[in-house]
Amino acid sequence: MFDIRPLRHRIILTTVSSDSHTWNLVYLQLLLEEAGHHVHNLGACVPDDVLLSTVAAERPSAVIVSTVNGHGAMDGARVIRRLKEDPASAHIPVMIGGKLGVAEAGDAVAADLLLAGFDAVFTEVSDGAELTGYLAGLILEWGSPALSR
Ligand code: B12
Repeated sequence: MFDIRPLRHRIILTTVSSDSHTWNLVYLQLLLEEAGHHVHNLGACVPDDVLLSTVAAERPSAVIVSTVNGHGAMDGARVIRRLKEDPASAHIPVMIGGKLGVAEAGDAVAADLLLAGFDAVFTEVSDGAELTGYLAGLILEWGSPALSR
C-alpha cells in the first residue's frame, strides 16, 4: 500500500536567548501549521542550552530561528556554531530570519550567518512564501516519509 499522507516537517521554532518578542513566533507558527507542518514553538528568550537539548531530544526535520530585536546576527551566529558542532544536531537544517541586525540587514549579514553554519537566511525583505517554499524544497530533496509522523 502507498502511504498517501502529505509529507511534512517536524519543526522546532525558536528565537535567540536575548529576544523577548513573541508575535513573530506566533505568526510563523500559524504560517507553518497552515502549510501542514508540525511546530514546537519554544517561545521567547530561549537559552542556547535549552535549544540544543530540545533539538537533541526531539530530532526535528528543521529548526527555524526567528529574531527581531537586532541581536539576531550575533546570538544566531553563536547558537548555530553550537548546533552544528553537536553530533545530535549537525545534520539538521537550520534557518534564520527576521530583523537580523540593528542596521538594515543586507547581504553582508546574511553571508556571515551562512558562513557561521545556517543552511538558509531570510532577511527583512523575505516573505513567508520563501520560507514555506524552502521547506518544501527540502522535502523534495530528501523525499523521505520519515519526515512525517
Ligand atoms: C511589539 C514590539 C515590542 C514588544 C514585544 C511584545 C511581544 N510580546 O512580542 C516589547 C515592548 C516587549 C518590545 C521590546 C523591545 N523591542 Co520591540 N518592537 C515591537 C514592534 C513595535 C512590533 C513587533 C511585532 O510584534 N510585530 C508583529 C510581527 C508579526 O512582525 P515581526 O516581528 O516584524 O515579524 C515579521 C517579520 O520580521 C518576519 N519574520 C520574523 N522572523 C522571521 C523568521 C523567518 C525564517 C522568516 C522567513 C521571516 C521572519 O515575519 C514576521 C511577519 O511578517 C517592533 C516595531 C515594528 N513595527 O516592527 C519593535 C522592534 C522589533 N523592537 C525593537 C527593539 C529595539 C526592542 C527592545 C530592544 C527595546 C528596548 N530598548 O528595550 C526590546 C527588546 C527586548 C528583548 N529582550 O528582546 C526594534 C528592533 C530594532 C532592530 N532589529 O533593528 C523594533 C524594530 C523597533 C524599532 N524600529 O526600533 N518590542
